[in-house]
Amino acid sequence: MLNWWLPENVSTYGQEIDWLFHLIYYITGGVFLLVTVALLSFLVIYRDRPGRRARYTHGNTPLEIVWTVVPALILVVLTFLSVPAWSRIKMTMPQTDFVVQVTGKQFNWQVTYPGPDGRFGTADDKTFLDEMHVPVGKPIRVNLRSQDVIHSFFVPQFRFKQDAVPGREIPQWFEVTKPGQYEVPCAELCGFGHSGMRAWVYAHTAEDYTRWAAENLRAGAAPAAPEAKKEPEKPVAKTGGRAKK
Ligand SMILES: [Cu+2]
Repeated sequence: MLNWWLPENVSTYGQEIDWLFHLIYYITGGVFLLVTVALLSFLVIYRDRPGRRARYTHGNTPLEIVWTVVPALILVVLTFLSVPAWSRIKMTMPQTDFVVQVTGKQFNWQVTYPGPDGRFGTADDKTFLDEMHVPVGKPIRVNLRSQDVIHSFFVPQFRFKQDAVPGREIPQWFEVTKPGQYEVPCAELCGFGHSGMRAWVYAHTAEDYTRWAAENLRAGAAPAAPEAKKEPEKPVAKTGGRAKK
């Protein structure tokens, strides 16, 4: 029912995320309405009238217990409801032979393919700047890393968001259901150029992907040197490492 205002879901597990999102949205929306109605009613009921004196109130213990226990129970229930999705999406890695390494750095995403030998860290690796190409209908494993500060790889249409943390390699996955071009805005404030830090995921049909890979990933393909495609340097804040924006 709320699907019209969320980005289109093109992920195999998007529905599970959206279901939880909507549930939480309805609960908080209902509470918001109740609070607003109570606030407006109290404004009228307890308004100043001639002859009426203000008085102190020292609280109401049963009422306070109720409004502490009810939200706590809601949180506990939500926790249990999200366990299946969490363990299926975040704790389980589906079998796949498709692995890319994604490294965040101020202020780009470097996407590295292992090349024909299937191994990272060898001479035939191919690295692209701010673009990732994947086939649809296949689990894509992403090994997320960061070169400097914390970034967050976020693809709204995939319902995928994961921080990239320096010193760690975090394996995550997604599977795309529809070909297209999807934006990857960095979702973690990472410095001066954060707002311009974005990449694109190109999801191809299996045949189109095979064609793209044959042209771009084979051993003899022109080196996809990130430097060659780099945008003009953005000004870098000299604040001793602190973010300015
Ligand atoms: Cu970033």
